[in-house]
Amino acid sequence: MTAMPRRRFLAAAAGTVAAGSASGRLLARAPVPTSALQTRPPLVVSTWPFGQPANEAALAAIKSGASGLDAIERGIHVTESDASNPSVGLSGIPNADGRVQLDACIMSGPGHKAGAVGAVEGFRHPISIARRVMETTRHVFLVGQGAMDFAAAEGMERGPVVSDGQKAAWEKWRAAQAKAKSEKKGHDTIAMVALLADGNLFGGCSTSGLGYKLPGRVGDSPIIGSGLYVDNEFGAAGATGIGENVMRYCGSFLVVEYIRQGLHPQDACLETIRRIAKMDPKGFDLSINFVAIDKQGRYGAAGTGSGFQYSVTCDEFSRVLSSPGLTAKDVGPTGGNQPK
Ligand code: SD4
Repeated sequence: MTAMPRRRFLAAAAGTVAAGSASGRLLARAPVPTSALQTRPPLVVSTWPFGQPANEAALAAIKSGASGLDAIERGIHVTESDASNPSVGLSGIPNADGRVQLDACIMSGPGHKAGAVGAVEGFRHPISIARRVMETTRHVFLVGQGAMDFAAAEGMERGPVVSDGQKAAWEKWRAAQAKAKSEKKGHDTIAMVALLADGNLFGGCSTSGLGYKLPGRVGDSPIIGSGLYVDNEFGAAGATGIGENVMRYCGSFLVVEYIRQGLHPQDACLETIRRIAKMDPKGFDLSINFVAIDKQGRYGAAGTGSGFQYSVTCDEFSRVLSSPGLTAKDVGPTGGNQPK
């Protein structure tokens, strides 16, 4: 964590009680009322408590004069480099073949630019490859071998295709496949959105995706409009959860569309989930969560289950908040992949 001066405070406005997490971070227990969810930019918001140090790195970059894209990239590098994170970067849970395939995307509000990569193996920072796609090619999305060839040609930093710890866990899982046909494995993603003091919006998203997914499977995270969307005129949103339940509905685009219609970002997240649940045969049993910000510095999040936590960082504070959920099913402070 950076040593920037800041006040850490919790959801005092909502009368919630602070709880100490295993990592020593303070977590709010209940959602904060929408009226309290606004601050002066610069503002960085991301998914999960592990987004907090990433936010802080992004804010430090902004304050040192870096661009919005640099801030997103440096922030997400923190999570991608965290060897204890089993959902983002090369420490992520591998696919069914025992290889970690990473997905990422980045968006710049100014110019409405985007870059993305899917199913990339053996590179440390998919967010940087996504940015390189955006800035140096005439394309938006490269996948698989093509994306890896591009990353190699660009000299992007390499790493192992799977960590030793994850390899051992995968071998155990594979052995168990003989007995049980399928096992649900957790997953989390960092989706980060930022509003700069000049009013410009940026976002990024990075994940190893669903644990033990089919090789070649790409989730919502690198798909513009699904795992991330930035509209420089109105707001930005990002998603975490089961990608199949987000990408069929262009989830993040829908959140930003509700912001455009005038909803507070938190209400936009809630309304998106309600709309998806109304259409989906599974109803609210979707395991999806969104974070969002708007041009006015309002921010919020929501999940299908209660207690989805997200990180909010600005000049005044850096904190982890609980979002409202639409069912009582508790997603927990650490989501799918983090050790409980
Ligand atoms: C995916 N949405 O690959 C990602 C995983 C995730 O919380 O965010 N899980 O489907």
